[in-house]
Amino acid sequence: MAVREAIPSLREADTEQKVSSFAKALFLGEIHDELVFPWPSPEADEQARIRDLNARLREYCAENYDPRRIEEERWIPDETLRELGEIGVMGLYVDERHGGQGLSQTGYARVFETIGEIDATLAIVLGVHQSIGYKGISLFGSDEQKDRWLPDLATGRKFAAFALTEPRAGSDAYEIQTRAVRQPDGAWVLNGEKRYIGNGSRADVLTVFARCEIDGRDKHIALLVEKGMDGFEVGERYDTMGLRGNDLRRLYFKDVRVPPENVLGEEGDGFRVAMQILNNGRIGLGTGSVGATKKLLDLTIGHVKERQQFGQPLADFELVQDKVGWMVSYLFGLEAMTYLTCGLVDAGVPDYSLESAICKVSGTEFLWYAANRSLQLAGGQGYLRSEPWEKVVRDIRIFPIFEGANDVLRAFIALGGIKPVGEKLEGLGDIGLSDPIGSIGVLVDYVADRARREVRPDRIGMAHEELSGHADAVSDQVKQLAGTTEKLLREHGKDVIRRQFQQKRLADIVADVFAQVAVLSRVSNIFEDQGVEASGQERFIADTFCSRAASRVRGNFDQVESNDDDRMSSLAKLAYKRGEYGYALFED
Ligand code: MYA
Repeated sequence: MAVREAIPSLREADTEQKVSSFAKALFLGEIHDELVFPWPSPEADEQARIRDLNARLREYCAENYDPRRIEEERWIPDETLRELGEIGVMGLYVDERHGGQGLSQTGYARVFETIGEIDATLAIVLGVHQSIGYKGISLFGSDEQKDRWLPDLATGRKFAAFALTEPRAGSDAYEIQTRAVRQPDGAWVLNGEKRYIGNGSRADVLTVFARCEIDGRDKHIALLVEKGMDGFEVGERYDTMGLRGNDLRRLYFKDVRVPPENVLGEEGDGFRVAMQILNNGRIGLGTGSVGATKKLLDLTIGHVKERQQFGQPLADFELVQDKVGWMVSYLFGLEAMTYLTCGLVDAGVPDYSLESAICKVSGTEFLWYAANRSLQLAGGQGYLRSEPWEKVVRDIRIFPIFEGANDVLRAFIALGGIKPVGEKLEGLGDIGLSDPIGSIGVLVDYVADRARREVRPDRIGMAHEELSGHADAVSDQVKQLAGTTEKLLREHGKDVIRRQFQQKRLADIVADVFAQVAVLSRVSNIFEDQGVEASGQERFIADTFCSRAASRVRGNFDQVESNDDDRMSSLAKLAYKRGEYGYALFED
């Protein structure tokens, strides 16, 4: 498939860049710490610009942005959007030549964190616009397309949207039915229907994905559809639980003629375009979750210190400390992992698809549990509509669902890591993956490679020596990950693709490994910067995070070996057969 051509496999990586994907290499037992140490940080000049943008954004929104009013009116006032555009937050990563701020991925994420702190609806409206709406123009657009659209989009004079999802293709995005047919003059005629499209009626330009035929083969194409094109109709608006200011619509395309200059990227390359845009978008949900959790944590700290019960502040109760301590330590880890991923993008590492999916899954689930615990600590007050918690909980419930449902992304993470291991096994000959004995001859090189690793397994060598205990533990986890991946491949062969219980464990393991590496890189940098003695708090958080993550990893490895997966499947199948729960304690 085309994606493989554009995102080099591990073996195809060029010589300068030793490896194309940090996370995929972990499944092979390889730790490329040169990609993740030292801790990446934007230049001082960019940091100053980020601070300035954040300050102006906060100041403006404190005066002019009312999340509840926007929820009631169901859209952000056009004047507010115009003024936000003037501040510069509509074109964060767009180069200055095209009217943007020219920020790196890290800079973009830092500002988006602030947007996430202010309001999830604001984050989604601006996120749909630039994180996915016109990201494709920036990544894959021709010079002409960039000149034509970016100046207006980057300043908020025009709005963008991203149209992939359809009634019959949500998670299974490859199976979209919208069809584009090439005309003799090179234009494309588009027919089909999209649903759940944010900024749906507001967008001036939409990146729309469709199937098409190229040289007799069924492919995908990305087209830039403009408001007002004949046959393009905006349908009804969805009524949603949260993010009620988001203009979520159905879209219809009836014989819409799209001129050849509106084809985005190569004809036939549409699926790769969509996935690459989403790889960027998913990081935004990870860093946005960091911002939203920071706000919740601040609210929680304020509340538990102030509220007294049983003659003492809530803050002094152990089970309150349990929740706050957990939020602090995991937030530190999530922040490290999401910004390390931004650093990989900024360093030009070609394949960050697994890392971005990990950030999305880890960030959105952490935010969900953190919001739930924060609301719990707020007690009855947390349930009131006059308080911020209930809106946050409604707004963020969609995060684990959109931009790739978390279960689907877990499968994607695991299979994305398993694949290079399978290729390595297969690449040495015609190996039946589940038949190692029959293939023993062709396995010799691979076994020798493994044996070399046993003598000199990959270790994290670039972490600060004060963190060597954790670095060694993570290195052992990586070795075990490679062994377990290979074992699962041998056991299940190609059927591993259906073994979702095990995929989930591998995905959670690699996420925890990646997060620990990120924490080690972050804290090594702090030690270098301000000295070990002066960094006691960060060291304490790192110890806590890494110990907890290591324990989760151990639990998952144990469950790979010993689990009740079959029982769960049997129970589910039985329930489907009965058609209901049916074990009534009392007769109706
Ligand atoms: S937008 C809609 C979101 N929709 C999705 O995310 C769809 C989910 N589905 C998928 O991602 C794919 O269909 C999956 C592929 C992963 C299931 N990078 O055979 P395959 C390659 C690079 O596995 P499938 C929305 O929700 C793959 O390697 N390559 O395909 C709005 C293979 O290539 P090759 C990738 O079984 C939200 C080929 O494609 C990737 O069909 C608004 C086929 O793969 C990838 N990622 O399943 C949010 N994936 O054949 C606003 C696949 O060469 C956010 N491939 O090996 C704003 C942020 C604000 C934050 C706020 C916070 C407060």
